[in-house]
Amino acid sequence: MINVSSYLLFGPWKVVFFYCLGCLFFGFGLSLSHGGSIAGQVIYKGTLPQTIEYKVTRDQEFCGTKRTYTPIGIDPTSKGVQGAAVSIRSTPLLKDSRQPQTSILMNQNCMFLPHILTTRVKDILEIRNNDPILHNTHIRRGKKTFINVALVVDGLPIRKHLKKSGVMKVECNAHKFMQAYILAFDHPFYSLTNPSGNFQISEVPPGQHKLDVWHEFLGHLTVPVEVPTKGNTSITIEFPTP
Ligand SMILES: [Cu+2]
Repeated sequence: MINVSSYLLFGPWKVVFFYCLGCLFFGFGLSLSHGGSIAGQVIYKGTLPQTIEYKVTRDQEFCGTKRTYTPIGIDPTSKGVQGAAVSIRSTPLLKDSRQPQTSILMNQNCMFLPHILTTRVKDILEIRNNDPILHNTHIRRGKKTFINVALVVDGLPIRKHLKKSGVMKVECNAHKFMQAYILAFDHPFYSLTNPSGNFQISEVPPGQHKLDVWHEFLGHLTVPVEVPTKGNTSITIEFPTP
């Protein structure tokens, strides 16, 4: 004989009820974390700046006597811009709980590698020297110095926490043709354009967002974008010609 009160407390209806409740919450969680993706291309059809030529005055035996610096890389067919950083403008919704990692900026063959380093706030920036000569890494946010260090031959890497989001310029005080940029974001929704100017940002929370585009020579643009719950949004962003 079934006791009615114990059936209500422990009966199979409860298993079914909580299973369905679990499904509801699980499904809801999935829809929050899996947004759509933004795929696109950054283009520029204007006149290109001349390649800058530097005469090397120091460490010529290793760096050579001449070095060039090209401020913009363009795909000749599609006019796609390489090395543009495309990111969703930060909102509290976009922050995540990723653990800090190490981002490496290398001094190699009298160059900074990578030329554009995209990284995350709270990550550790590690600066290394792979060359048999002395380099110096001077990183500034606007006019304010973030770090200014000499990198001796075979020296230990130098590590420093990135605490703020934004763009920083990297220079070597010993070799003025050495330049790079560091972009720190406080969320994971960013992408650097490839040699064809293409980028993709995945799993963006659905809704209306602002897309920030930065390029070292072309400057900064902001464009609106709507991200669907699932699937892709495709966008072409053109830097205006002066
Ligand atoms: Cu240097």
